[in-house]
Amino acid sequence: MAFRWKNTLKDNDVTDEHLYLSRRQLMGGAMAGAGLAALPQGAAAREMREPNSWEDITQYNNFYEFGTDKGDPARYADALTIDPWSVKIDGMVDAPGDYAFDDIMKAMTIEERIYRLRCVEAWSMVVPWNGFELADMLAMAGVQEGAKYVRFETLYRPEEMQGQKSGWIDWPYTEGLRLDEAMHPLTIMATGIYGRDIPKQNGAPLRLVVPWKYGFKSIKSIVRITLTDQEPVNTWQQILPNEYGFYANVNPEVDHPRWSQATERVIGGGLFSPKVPTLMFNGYEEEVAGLYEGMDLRKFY
Ligand SMILES: Nc1nc2c(c(=O)[nH]1)N[C@H]1C(S)=C(S)[C@@H](COP(=O)(O)O)O[C@H]1N2
Ligand SMILES: [Mo]
Repeated sequence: MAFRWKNTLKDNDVTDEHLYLSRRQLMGGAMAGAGLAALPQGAAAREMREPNSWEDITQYNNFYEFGTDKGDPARYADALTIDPWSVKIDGMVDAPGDYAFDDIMKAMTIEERIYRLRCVEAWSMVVPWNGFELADMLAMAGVQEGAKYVRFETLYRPEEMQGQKSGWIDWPYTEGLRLDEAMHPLTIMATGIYGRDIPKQNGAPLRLVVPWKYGFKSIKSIVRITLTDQEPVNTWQQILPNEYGFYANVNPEVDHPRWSQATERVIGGGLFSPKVPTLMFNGYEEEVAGLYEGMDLRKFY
């Protein structure tokens, strides 16, 4: 690997909020780099901005299960019950079944990953997630030979997720990754933010985070993970196939049909949210470009 993970931030990069760790975020026992931060070296590290505030991260959200306004998730997600919670892992695995969230947490090593989050709508934040590598969770179930893709599903529970009462999305929200993308060490399941349990509006109790892809790939409140040999159709691809594809890699050179992807608005950057250049693969080019060697990124958008 050309990069390292358990890299320590300088003192002045670590806010007080990093020092607080909830019991559940410590449950894994071996808390790798507790109170420290993991950050890829190279381009991504050099370009790293300060993490956004807790308030920015938890008040400005996309989670259409609770409504389409950026404030709706924070307003309505309280209604969601997350205990008990389990994730069904099925398809091409050795040990299919329902995995209780608490058992997953006991088996996984929780670490902090400070990642950029770039929404396809051309805004961005920096989020200090806590979580574990998706590869470790998939290893628990044993991925079988022949599996090529991973399909993810969000909870469908319209009594608690009021946005699901509207029918313009074919619920549940669905996403997919190629198996090598899913196994990449940058790909995590987030269970916390700033050392606290992840808030419901951010996808409690566990959500995917794939930092080099547009935010819509980072599916929230996951209840099902299926290993398959068929490329999954994700929710946005299904709704607007000319605008959203399977890959959704952040790419400043491939514009959205209705807007430029060359720059992004920094959330929390002040009254006139400054625009900054968008980086290839959201700044993780060094780590992930190899996954797409020889592919036409305009065609596979
Ligand atoms: N289930 C589900 N997951 C979702 C979404 C959604 O509407 N439903 N929105 C996506 C989009 S568009 C973005 S940008 C991120 C936002 O994550 P955040 O609210 O934690 O910043 O979540 C993604 N995951
Ligand atoms: Mo997004």
